[in-house]
Amino acid sequence: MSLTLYFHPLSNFCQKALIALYENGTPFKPHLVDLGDEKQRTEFKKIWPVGKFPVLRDDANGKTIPESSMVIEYLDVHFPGKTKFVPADAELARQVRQSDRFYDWNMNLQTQKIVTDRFRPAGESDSIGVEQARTLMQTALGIVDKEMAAKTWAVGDVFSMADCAAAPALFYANMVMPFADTHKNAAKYLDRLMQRPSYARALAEAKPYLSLVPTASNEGAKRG
Ligand SMILES: N[C@@H](CCC(=O)N[C@@H](CS)C(=O)NCC(=O)O)C(=O)O
Repeated sequence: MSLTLYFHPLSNFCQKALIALYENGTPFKPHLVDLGDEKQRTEFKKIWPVGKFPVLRDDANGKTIPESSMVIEYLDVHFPGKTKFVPADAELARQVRQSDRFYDWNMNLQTQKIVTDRFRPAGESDSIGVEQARTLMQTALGIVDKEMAAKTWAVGDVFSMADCAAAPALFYANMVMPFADTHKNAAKYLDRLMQRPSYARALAEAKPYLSLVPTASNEGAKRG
């Protein structure tokens, strides 16, 4: 087996990569990294000095691939399977990449901001940044809700890299800012994503860590 994924099951960006690996049953060695453990962080930085995961290492090709979207594109090219993550058609491929960027920038990074703010030392939280993240997520949710009124998956008729990005984006957005009552189309799309076996498996593996995520109620309590 030539592939190793450096990851943590709770991380939204890592879940993106896991979905792609599970979609096609691609064999890989899971290497869980606890970034809170100084020794593990140091070891991981020897693989990828930036220190952000997911990172895919392909020993057979001598390649190290950081960035969740690049991991998925790499798998698509070198380990193709029944799910094609980026369509062959150039315009559809552009739409998939655009949607992937949309979910990463407007939702995945924003939930990351809200969640990680909680772990800052007392008195050093960035309340303005967190409010900006919430506002941006509300705007993004409105766009998703409108778009998903008539669609099953993010782009075209089939599951793609954009859906890999959307799954953790909407899952964590719903934890920190529940939207089932206000954005029904987005909520139905999240249901479909959670029923997809690849994401159901990634979520089951994240479950033991989910209590670390601030939900709408306990974040509210924290903000007083
Ligand atoms: N653009 C990157 C973002 C990766 C990222 O932000 N990963 C987070 C976990 S969700 C991380 O490794 N954070 C550790 C740190 O910043 O120290 C991707 O798509 O993979």
